[in-house]
Amino acid sequence: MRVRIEGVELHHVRLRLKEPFETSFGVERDRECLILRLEGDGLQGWGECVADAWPGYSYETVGTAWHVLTEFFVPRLLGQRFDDVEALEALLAPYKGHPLAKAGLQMALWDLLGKAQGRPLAEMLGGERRRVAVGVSIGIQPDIMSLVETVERYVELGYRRIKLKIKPGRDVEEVRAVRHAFPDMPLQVDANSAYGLEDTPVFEAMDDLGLLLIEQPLAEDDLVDHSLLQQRLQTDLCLDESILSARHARQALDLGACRVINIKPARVGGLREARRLHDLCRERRAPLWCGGMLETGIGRASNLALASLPGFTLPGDISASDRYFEVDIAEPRFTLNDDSTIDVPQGAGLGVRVDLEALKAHTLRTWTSGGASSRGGRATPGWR
Ligand code: OSB
Ligand code: MG
Repeated sequence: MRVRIEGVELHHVRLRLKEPFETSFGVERDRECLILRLEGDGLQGWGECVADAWPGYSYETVGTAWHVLTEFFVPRLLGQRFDDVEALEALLAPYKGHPLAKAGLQMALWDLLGKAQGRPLAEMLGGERRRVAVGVSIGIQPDIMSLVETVERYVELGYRRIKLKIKPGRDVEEVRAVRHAFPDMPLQVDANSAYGLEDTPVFEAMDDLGLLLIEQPLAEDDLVDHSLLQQRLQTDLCLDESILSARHARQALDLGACRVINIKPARVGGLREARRLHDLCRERRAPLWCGGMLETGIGRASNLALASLPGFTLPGDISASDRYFEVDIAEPRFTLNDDSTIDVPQGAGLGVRVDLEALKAHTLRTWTSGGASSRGGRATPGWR
């Protein structure tokens, strides 16, 4: 079934996080992102572009995504008919880079096509599970005592896998303290590329703590040094930032740069490429899990659908909505089940309803193209 894209809307939103989230690249107090709405054949498709306010995790920001979407991607897309997302991938292929912007647009098309076909996203992707195993990613805390207390709080809430953010000087001692307090807890760490090969002793010191994995210790553009580090460790390395496509994943596994992969659909340019990466990992029996980018309910629904595929063998960074925000812009909110899982949405497309009032209340600026509300691109002036 073909859908013609008649209108596109961008919303630059900002949601206050319940607690600041500190990583090796900085502290986030608010989550900023772009919410996209596609209109066609009387239906709406929603997407989330997870680029942040500043280039800490990725070079992309809400500003660069806004730029490439409004100047290049949306004009290319308007008026076109789609019956699958491969056609959108092909349309955007000539444009280099900007995977987060492309992925946001693709998510909205999946939602729109799912609604047109009356099929849930999980089913369209080949998902098999109705609930997925999840954990929680805990930011760097002011000191070791508050870190152990924070972990305790999440364990009491029912999370059965803990990820700790680390950075140079805030690593071995904190991880040891948490391991000591929770001897049997599935535990892993994420360095967000803050170390160099000269820091090998830091990771050797963590090697006997029974960690599930060490995520992205070294530079994102350095598969070679990751493979040298992996040779020195028993603990599995897992790559996040380094893996920008299914091809990268194959090369990283071949090189021994990692043994586990964290897939974020946005980082590889969308759910379609994420599916290819999933198929590769499954074929190779490489452990795979779904990462997170502090998504709103829209992106969270997308991650849950993806993580319902059979190749996801480790718990994802997909926590309950109330772990992140007081308010969300989509309903229903996602809650944690007793067995540290979250239910996969079963409605058509993403299976969530956007709360237009909440969206409006958190929108800093909007842009509309096509549709009934304007002719051509129009940005609302200024910031609110
Ligand atoms: O590296 O996995 C990461 C959040 C923002 C940017 C990068 C990362 C993260 C997380 C949080 O670890 C995962 C989540 O709960 O959404
Ligand atoms: Mg990571």
